[in-house]
Amino acid sequence: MDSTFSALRINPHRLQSNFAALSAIGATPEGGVNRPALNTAHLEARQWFRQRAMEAGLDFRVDSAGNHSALLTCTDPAAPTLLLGSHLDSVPNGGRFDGALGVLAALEVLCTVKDFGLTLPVNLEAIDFTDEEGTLVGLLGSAALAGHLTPQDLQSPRGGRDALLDGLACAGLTETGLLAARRDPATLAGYLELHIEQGPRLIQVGADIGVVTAIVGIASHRLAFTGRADHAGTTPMPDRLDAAQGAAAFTLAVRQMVMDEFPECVANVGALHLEPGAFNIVPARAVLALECRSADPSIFDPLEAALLERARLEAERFGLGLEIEFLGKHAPAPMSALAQQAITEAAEALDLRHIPLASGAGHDAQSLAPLCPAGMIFVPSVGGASHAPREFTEWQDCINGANVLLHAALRIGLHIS
Ligand code: HGY
Ligand code: MN
Ligand code: MN
Repeated sequence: MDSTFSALRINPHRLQSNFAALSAIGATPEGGVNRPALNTAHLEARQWFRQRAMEAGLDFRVDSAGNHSALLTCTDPAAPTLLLGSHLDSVPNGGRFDGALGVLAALEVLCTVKDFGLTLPVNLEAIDFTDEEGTLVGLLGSAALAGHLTPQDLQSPRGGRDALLDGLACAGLTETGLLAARRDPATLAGYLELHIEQGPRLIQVGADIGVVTAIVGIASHRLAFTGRADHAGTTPMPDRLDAAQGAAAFTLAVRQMVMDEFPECVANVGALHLEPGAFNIVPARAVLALECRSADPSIFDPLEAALLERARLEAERFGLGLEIEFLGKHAPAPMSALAQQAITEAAEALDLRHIPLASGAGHDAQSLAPLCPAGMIFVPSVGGASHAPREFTEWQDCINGANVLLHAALRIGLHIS
């Protein structure tokens, strides 16, 4: 790599003070953040991002999907854009690092390149994608930018249509705008995302950097087991059509089935709600949120089908009805070889231990993968914890990740190696 750049590093103090300031927005008493997509704290975080970018002398724009971007444009008006970013929204009561580290590292790369007076043959764009976490839809802003968001995706999203419409209204966005946010792939030189691993593997093997090889596919369904409300005191046990029994049996079966038959996959019953929900009424309905994930396209559909078939069997076993609502599906995505090579070379140039690994979490990079060379950089999660206030990454690992992002971006942007 050209020696001019090999000594270049991000400004750790600026990154750390930005991280501290952002972590205070939507902060929770347990040390995490609560910034579900388009809630007040999330919109405040986006406003903060805009402010910091402007103070840094960068251009700023918001597209019709609400994706917020800081821009460092090069002199060539026909130059493509290298996207760097992640998401500022969080899961409810989540951690400070998920998404936020990637957006701030991207901003830091643009500031570093600007400070150094580097002229690149590409524009650099630090982007914060709307609703990555699926509080409303999931990968919403990146799917919109990639042009594969459909009107159907917005009809019965996993966060509910009313919540989606309310969120859009709060943010001044519209469905029409979402569906019109497509970016011409010819204008994109690539996409790189720094993210915490959200799992234990990097720490287990003592690696500093994960070079992501592929991202899991995620399918979401809402299942309702339907029985009959009865008096919980007078109805003989054998006569009950107890919706909770079917839901509970299915929930236990999900874990065992996946571990026995789909050991490379995962599935989760993330919510279970009984109706009417009183001590003395046999539950008439049990509504549960089901998610399943696979990095392998050839077993993703069989996994989904096997889970839904098992739900039907358990409903039948307890004399219950079953309603299945499909809430969305994101395909598994391989990461680009070019991006993986740039990240690997950058880690080696920085003398950082690195391993290739697949992502068990979904990410905006899977929306971009079909459009342009997309890659992800993982840094270690202490205890593998994420989507919880105890989520934590050592600060040196954050700095390492941001420097790998910088040097991978230079490699892709300058086609250097
Ligand atoms: O749910 C996920 O896998 C990601 O954190 N959005
Ligand atoms: Mn994330
Ligand atoms: Mn997440």
